[in-house]
Amino acid sequence: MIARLAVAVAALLLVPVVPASAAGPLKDITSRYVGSAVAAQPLSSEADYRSVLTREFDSVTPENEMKWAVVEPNRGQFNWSGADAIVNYARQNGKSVRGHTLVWHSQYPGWLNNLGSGELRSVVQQHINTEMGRYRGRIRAWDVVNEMFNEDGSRRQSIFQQRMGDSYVADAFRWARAADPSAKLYINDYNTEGINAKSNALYNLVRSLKQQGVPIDGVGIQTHLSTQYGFPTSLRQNIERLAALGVDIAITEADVRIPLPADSNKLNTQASYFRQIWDACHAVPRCVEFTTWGFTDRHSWVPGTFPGEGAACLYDTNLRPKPAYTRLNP
Ligand code: 9MR
Repeated sequence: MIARLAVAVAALLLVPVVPASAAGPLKDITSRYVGSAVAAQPLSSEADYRSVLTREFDSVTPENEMKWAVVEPNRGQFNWSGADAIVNYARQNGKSVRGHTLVWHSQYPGWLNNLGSGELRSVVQQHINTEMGRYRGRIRAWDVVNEMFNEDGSRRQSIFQQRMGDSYVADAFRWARAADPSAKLYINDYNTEGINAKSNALYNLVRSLKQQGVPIDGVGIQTHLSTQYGFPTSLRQNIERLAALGVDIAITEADVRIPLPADSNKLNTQASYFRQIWDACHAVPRCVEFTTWGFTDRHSWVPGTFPGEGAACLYDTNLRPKPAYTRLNP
């Protein structure tokens, strides 16, 4: 009766009633950073979203709020509201922040297309300075260069590659180091979980950057998986070989989508995928972070991008932990 009354009162006060694991929150059962992509909108308007995030995770990555198209849609006209909100949330709640992302072929503002190579080069440097400078000392790690490879391991012919040439990568890292010497600087990509043409190219590039003394500190492995393609069983081996180059590794965007509708078999397969990612990271001391790309199926990029697939996160739409969560934190 008292319990029922408490739930009713909590509901009236809009205090979220969300179950916690007996073992304690995810962030407390590991020495790795445990992160999630977050969006400023639900962070400010959904108490249950904010509460689960705050309880379970100790690192946040703005899902879109720090992307160039968002922060500088028109040249010289800045919008930091979403990024500021997340960084302030992090500061007030003792969370670490992963900055995402500075040089990326997607979600950059259209005005870049009008710039010639010399001007683009100085604008990219300025962008890195401005954004990293604004949050200097408050961002643990930055995804400096994102998704620069094609599946076959060749370089993506982005505007940066085409107009600035191969050296844009090394330049971006050097500018980033100067802009915030306290941040760990990462290269980040997807479909680079297992050993394949793309991850070989990534490995070779990082090795060569290190040999040249370019200031790169880490490799982000996004880890957007789907149960229909099988688990990339060489993930651990891949993390090991990258770590042997003298860089940190982060799982930066983990999610495991399933063909809808979900059922208990599929949710169990998903759980085993999440657990294998978690284990691969924990098997290598230099794998320092396990971050998921959103934590609830209520807010996930997956259904909009892969029609017929979804339910890719650790929590369902009502913020109830799914088998995947329980597999990580029994
Ligand atoms: O989750 C993000 C989604 O809301 C955006 O619409 C999309 C735009 O490209 O970017 C998504 O996040 C991507 C991330 O920034 C980079 N790696 C792949 C992620 C999923 O597409």
